[in-house]
Amino acid sequence: MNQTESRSAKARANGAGDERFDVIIVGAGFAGMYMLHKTRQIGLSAIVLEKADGVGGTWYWNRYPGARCDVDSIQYSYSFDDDLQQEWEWSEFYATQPEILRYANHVADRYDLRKDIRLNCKVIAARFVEGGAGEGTGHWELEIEGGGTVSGTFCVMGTGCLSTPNEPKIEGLGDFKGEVYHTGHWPHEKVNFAGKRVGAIGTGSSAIQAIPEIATEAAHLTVFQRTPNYTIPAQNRPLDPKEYEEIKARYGELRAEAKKQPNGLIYDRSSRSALETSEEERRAEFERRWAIGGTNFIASFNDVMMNTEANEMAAEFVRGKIREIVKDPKTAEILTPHNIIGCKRLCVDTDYWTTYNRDNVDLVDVSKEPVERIVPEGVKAHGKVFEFDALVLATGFDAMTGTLLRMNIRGRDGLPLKDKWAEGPRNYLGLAVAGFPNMFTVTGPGSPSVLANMIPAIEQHVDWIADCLAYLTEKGVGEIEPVEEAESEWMEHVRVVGEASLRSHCDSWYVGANVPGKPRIFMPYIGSVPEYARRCNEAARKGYEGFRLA
Ligand code: NA7
Repeated sequence: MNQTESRSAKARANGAGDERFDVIIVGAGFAGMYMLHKTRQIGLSAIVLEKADGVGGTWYWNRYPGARCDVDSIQYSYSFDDDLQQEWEWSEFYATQPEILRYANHVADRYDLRKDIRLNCKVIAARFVEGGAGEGTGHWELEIEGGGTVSGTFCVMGTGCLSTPNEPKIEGLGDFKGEVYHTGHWPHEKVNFAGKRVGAIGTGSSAIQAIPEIATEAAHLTVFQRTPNYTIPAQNRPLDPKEYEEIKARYGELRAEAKKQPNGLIYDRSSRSALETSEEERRAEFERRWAIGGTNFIASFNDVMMNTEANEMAAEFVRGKIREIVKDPKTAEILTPHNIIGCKRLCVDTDYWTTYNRDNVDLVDVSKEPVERIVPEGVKAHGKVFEFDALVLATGFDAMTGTLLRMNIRGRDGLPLKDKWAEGPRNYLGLAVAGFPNMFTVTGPGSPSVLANMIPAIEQHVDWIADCLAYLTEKGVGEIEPVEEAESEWMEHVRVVGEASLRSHCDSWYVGANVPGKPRIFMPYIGSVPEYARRCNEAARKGYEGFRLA
């Protein structure tokens, strides 16, 4: 009997839950799938519970027109198996949602993951059960919607950072007679906007991708904008076969290089200061970046995200572009942001600004007077009713904590996670929470997560968790839990580095400002990917320093 069999058999003998595994993984996105692959490699039994009827996580749900990754496909992909990255062919520089979803499905098949993934299986509660006399250490019991429980010694939350749509608190939403769609929960079948009057609420990344596509199809599109946003053209293109071949020849080298970068991405990162560069040269550099496209724009100078004056220079360049592209000066003025560029996540678009030159597109500024309510015919704002056949809510997500807090997670002594996180998320290394033994969060708050390249960030977390599980198994340790002191020190460090960045100083989903009543805390860790990895590795090397092992 191997270690896996012995653990599971022992657990079954204790009669805990309907089914028992070494590891329960919640979510079959890129985190959950890789976690399953790794648990198999270390010889542990595992099951993935997924509420959707397919794999892919965020790329399963976000099927709105124009949905596309804003990180280039070469980098936004798994790196753990060179054969996989050599055989897979991305067709464009920035991959579309359907292509990324095909990739996720390819991974599920290639590593034979499906047999251990349970689809249509929504976790509605998770509780830590203290160890009884027979077992000694505790375990997790997860309750499934529709009945049944699944138990596991360890529980890994691969539930994603942007997985719970933010339904806007606008009165009367249920009264609307027409179709209502949320970008984060889009139907599987094609939505037909042809000949329809469409209203769109929101101008974040999702809206900025969807608006140009909807505008070309709908009879008329009205966009309700609360806060104008900065977006840089993607300048997307098919991948040149020769260029792709060269990348594949040195893929390993590129991945290693990416790990050394502050955000885990190979960027064209300038070492020059905007403040110390002449106006002419500065403009030339901004133009060059604009022509290349993408979020790389923010790396035009090394002080754009650190110094308000340098930031203003980059922001003013983009404002100038808006005034140049958008023909109606009044519309251009409404579209022009005046806050810090890159404070909210910088958007990447295709034909966003030019869309406002179309005759069938209108913009309504709801910054000073919010949408009053939704009525059966459409949207009431500025004292009048805008009539629509369909409404698109591009209102984002209850990011980073929303999904975990809705799962009714209870730790030691029945402590609800929502009580523990009442003042904002608290954890150690973004990986584990004191009072919630044997539970790990992949790309949780307090880790680089959304500020890094997500798939490699997931790999770093999963590798760390898998190594940890292998270590615990080898040492016969049944429980691991951060100590409060380590957690407090980590949270303080996350706060201090967050404060130093301009990014924590505006209203965005990074600080929970988009969800009324959410505690304001800069959730991701901005202290750089290599520094973060160093700290994680150091804790592991020192026998999981900062954790209590039992
Ligand atoms: P975002 O970036 O959170 O954008 C949501 C948008 O919806 C944003 O413009 C909000 O305005 C707007 N919003 C939200 N509630 C309302 C109400 N009640 N009235 C009017 N407007 C509202 O979400 P996305 O889905 O676009 O992007 C999320 C991430 O996914 C993105 O950063 C990428 O990482 C991928 P606000 O700015 O709050 O005033």
